[in-house]
Amino acid sequence: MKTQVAIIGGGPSGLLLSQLLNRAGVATVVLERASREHVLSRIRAGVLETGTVEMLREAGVGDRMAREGIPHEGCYLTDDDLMVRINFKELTGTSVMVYGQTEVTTDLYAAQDAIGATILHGVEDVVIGDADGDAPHVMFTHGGQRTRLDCDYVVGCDGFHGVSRATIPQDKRRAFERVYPFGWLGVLSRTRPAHEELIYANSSNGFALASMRSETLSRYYVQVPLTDKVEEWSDARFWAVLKSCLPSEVADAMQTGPSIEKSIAPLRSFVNEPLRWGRLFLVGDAAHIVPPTGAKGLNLAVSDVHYLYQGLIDAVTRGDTRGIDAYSDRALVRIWKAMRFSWQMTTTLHRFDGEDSFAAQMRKATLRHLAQSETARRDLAENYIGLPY
Ligand code: FAS
Ligand code: PHB
Repeated sequence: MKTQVAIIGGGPSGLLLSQLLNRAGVATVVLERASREHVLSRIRAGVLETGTVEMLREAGVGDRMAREGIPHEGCYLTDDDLMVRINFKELTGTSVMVYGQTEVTTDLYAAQDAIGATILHGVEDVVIGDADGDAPHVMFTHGGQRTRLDCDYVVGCDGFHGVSRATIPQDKRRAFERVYPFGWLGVLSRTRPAHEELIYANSSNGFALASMRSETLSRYYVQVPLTDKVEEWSDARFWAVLKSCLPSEVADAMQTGPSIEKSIAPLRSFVNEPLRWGRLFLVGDAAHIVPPTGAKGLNLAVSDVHYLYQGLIDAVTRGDTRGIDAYSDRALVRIWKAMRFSWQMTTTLHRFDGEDSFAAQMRKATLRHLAQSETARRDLAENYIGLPY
């Protein structure tokens, strides 16, 4: 097999990159380990930055999002005493879009099918060869057949546990990491959302997030110890803990119901540098992981695609490599800013086991400062809606 750009991973970043390249006449092959059903069964991100909305429109997959997505002009941060609204519209002139990652991925698969893009599911034993040479290729097994895919470039969109990052020799890459001592237990339920806007709650009982997917589909999270197992959490226990973290006027009025999805995700901050090794590029979770507290994971994957795709088009169609040569440094500037915001939101809103009373006072003072300072609220809003590309 031969193509121009081999893309490993058929999640949102791989599909968006394939869609943008195909629309520019660049041939791609997407190699995805899981079935399409499995990829689409994952419940992940829920909030799209303005830049992500624009990138999806540029890729020609914005119609359903425009119809079914919910623009949000603000969100709330609360503690046991305060409920502070961050008014994105007033502070930044724009808003975010509540539209689940599952829907984004569904729309991208439909668009890729419509243009006849090559996506292979159930691919196994992917090995990237000669990435730092002049004959890059990918070996993989599909349908029991060991296959070689020759290409001009390889893009690793294969997430944190993929093979791309590990293909770069240890002495050619550097990792920066912070692992948090807690996770998020997430629940999806066919219930009316607890509030019309998202609520990030930092209470004496821990962190909780009240989010949504639609007016009839709610998405909630509570902070749990890393040692917890999802089977230890009945729905009743989940609702009780969630309500104990939310403002009482919200908790008392909220609708509960059976969970239709329940899972625990660990929290980590991680960056791999650089994002390139020869003709191999890293994009999205293959390159970095943020704690979901800042709603940045999916959005960072999209901005990586923004920084890379035009450079690939220029390199493949005109031999102009300036764009791909600049990719890693350019993308890392925005990645580190999002890393900082996500770390700050996580340390501000979560209780850490064994912390002293000073830490709790710092969290309290942060929320009071947000309540009193428009400048502080504008800083949070600018980061939340997404810093400029
Ligand atoms: P993805 O991980 O989505 O996709 C990688 C793809 O590569 C997968 O389909 C995988 O099957 C495939 N793959 C892996 N190894 C392969 C191999 N060797 N060969 C072929 N294919 C391979 N972000 C938010 O903004 N908000 C959230 O609330 C949020 N919640 C999350 C919860 C969980 C449990 C996780 C894991 C992530 C969450 N994220 C959240 C982050 C998430 O949305 C990611 O940022 C987003 O999926 C990144 O997209 P990709 O880079 O495409 O990686
Ligand atoms: C979600 O709706 O899944 C969601 C929203 C905002 C976050 C994290 C998750 O910061």
